[in-house]
Amino acid sequence: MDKKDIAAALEEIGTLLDLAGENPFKVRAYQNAARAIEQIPGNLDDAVVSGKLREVKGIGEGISQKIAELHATGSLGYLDELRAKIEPGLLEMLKIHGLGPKRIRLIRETLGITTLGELEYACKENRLKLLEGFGEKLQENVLRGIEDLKKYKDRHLWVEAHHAAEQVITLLGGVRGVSDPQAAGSLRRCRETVGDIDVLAAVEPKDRARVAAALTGSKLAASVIGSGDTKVSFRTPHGLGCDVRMITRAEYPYTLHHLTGSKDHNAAMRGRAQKLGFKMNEYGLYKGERLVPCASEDEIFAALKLQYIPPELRENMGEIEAAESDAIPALLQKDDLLGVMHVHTSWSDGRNPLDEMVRAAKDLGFSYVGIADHSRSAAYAGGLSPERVREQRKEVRAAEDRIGVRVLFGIESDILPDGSLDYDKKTLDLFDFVIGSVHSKFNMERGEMTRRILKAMEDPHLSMVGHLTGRLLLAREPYEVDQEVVLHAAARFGVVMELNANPNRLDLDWRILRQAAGLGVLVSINPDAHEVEGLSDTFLGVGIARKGWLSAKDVLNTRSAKEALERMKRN
Ligand code: DGT
Ligand code: CA
Ligand code: CA
Ligand code: ZN
Repeated sequence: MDKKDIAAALEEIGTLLDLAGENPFKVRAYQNAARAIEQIPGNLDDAVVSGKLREVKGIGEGISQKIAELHATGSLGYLDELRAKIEPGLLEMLKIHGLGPKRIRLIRETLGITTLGELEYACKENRLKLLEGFGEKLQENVLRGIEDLKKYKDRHLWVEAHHAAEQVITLLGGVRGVSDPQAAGSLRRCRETVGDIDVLAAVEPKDRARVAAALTGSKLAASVIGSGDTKVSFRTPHGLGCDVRMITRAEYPYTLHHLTGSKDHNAAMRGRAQKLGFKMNEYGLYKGERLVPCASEDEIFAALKLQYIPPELRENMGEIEAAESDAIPALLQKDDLLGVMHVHTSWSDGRNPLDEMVRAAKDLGFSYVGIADHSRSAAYAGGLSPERVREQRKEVRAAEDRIGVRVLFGIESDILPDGSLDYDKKTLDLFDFVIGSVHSKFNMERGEMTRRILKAMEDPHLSMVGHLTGRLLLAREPYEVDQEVVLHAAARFGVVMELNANPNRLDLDWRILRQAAGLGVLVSINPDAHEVEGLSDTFLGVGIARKGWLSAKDVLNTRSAKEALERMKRN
C-alpha cells in the first residue's frame, strides 16, 4: 500500500466513525492523520520500519499501529469491522449534496432508512421534510441528488479507469505468452467518463487458460464475472468492470479497431466497407471469402481508402467523411504545449508554495508558468486582498529570476453575480492575464447567467473565461449558460476560452471545443492545479482537445510566452 491508499483508508475510518456517531475528536484525529501521511516526504517504508511515524505531527500511538498494519498486510481488521457495522447505503448518502453524517444519522435513527431506495421513497412520501432541520427544499435537493447518483453509478472518471487499466496492462505484460496488451473502448477514445474498461492482448490459444488464471487469481480481480476461452470479465477493487479479450496476432488490428468503437463509428465503417465491396467484422476485413491482410489499424483504414482516424475522433461525428477527403487535421500533441496556465499556490487554496509549483512546472518541461490564485471574493479559498496581490506580484517576479523559467502573473478572478471582476481597475492593471470564473450563485436563470459572463468579457482586463459550465463530472450538473453565445462573444472580443483539464471538470466539453475552434476562438489547456501532482492534468487536457478536433494552432499555450501574452492582451 502506498501513501495514497493508506490516507484513503484513514479517511474512510474517519467517515465511518462519523456515521456511527463517534466522538468528533476521534473522527478528526483520523482525518488529520490522513492528511499528515500524504505530506510525509519520500516513501513510507523507512518511516514505518524505523518507528519515525510517531514523530509526525497528527499521528499518535494508536493510529501509527494501524498504519503499520495496513502497510505490512494491505488490510486492517479495525476498518473491516467498521465496514461490517455501518450500512453501505449510508456511505452512498454522503455523496448527496446537503447530507452530512449528522443528518444521515438522524435519518437512520428516526426513519430506520439504510438504503438509497428507501430514502428516495421517503422523499416521495414527504417524510424527509418533516425531520428536524430538514424542510421542503432540502427534501427536493435530496431527491435530485438520488436521481443523479443513480444516473452516475455505472460510470467512472477517465483517470480512474486509466489507472485501473494501467494496472491490468502491467499485470498482463508480466505473464508469459502475452504480447501487446492495450486498452480499447471509451478509454482509448478519451471519453470524459468510462463505463467499463476494455483491454485486448495477443495470446495464442494454448496459453489462454494460463493467462486467464493469472487474471482471475490476481488482486485486481476483486470479483470474477466470467472467464471463457477468449474473454475474462471481472470487477476491480474500486468497482470498475473490466473485459479482457485474448486474440491471435492476425486478428489483433481488426479486433483493436472493433473494440475501440464507438458502436456508431463501427456501424458507419461497416457501411463504408460494404459500399466498397468488402465485409468487415471484429475478426477481419474480407473481400468475398478472402481475408484482406492488415498488419495495423492504418492498413485497415487504407484498405477502405480512408485517411487514418485517431481513436479520439471515432464517434461517428463526421470523421469518416473527413477521412474520405483527407480532411482529418493534424491533432494537437503533448509536445506541442510550451506553457502551463491557471496554477494555484499556497497564496490562496493551493497546497504547495509558489516556488514548488514553478519548479515542478519547469521540471515537466514547460518554458513558462501562469500563476492564477483566487481573487478576494473567494474567501473560502483564501482569495487575495488587493494588498496581497501586490505582495504576490513581487514574489512572482523574484521567483522568475531565482528559478530561471518565465512566470506570468495572473489571477483567477471571480465573476461576481453582476458580471464585474473582483478588483478595482488599478489592481486589475497589475496582472499579466486575468481568468474570469463563476464560483458563486450557480442557480441563476440561463439568460441572466449568460449576461453575467458576457458582461465580464466586455471588460478589457479579462483575458480568458475559466471552466465555462462549472460542471463536476458525475457529481454536479453544469449551471445554465448559453455556451454558443459565449463562444461567439469570445470570437468577437478575442477572449481565450479555457479547457479546464482537471479530470473532474474537462470543461469546455469536447463537443463544444470543436465549435470554438470552428469560430476561431483560441483555447488554453489549463490544469487548474492546486498541488504539484495536478500540473500533469494538462496532458489529460490534450486528449480532450484532440477529441475536440483541435490542432496546435487552436491552442494558446502552444505559443511562446511572448505570443501568448500578446494574444491575451485586449485592445
Ligand atoms: P463504455 O464502456 O460505456 O464507456 O463505452 P464503450 O465504447 O467502451 O463500450 P463497450 O465497453 O460496451 O464496448 C466496447 C467497444 O466494443 C465499443 O466501443 C464498440 C464495440 N461494441 C460493443 N458492442 C457493440 C455492438 O453491438 N456493435 C458494434 N458494432 N460494436 C460494438
Ligand atoms: Ca468500455
Ligand atoms: Ca466492455
Ligand atoms: Zn475555478
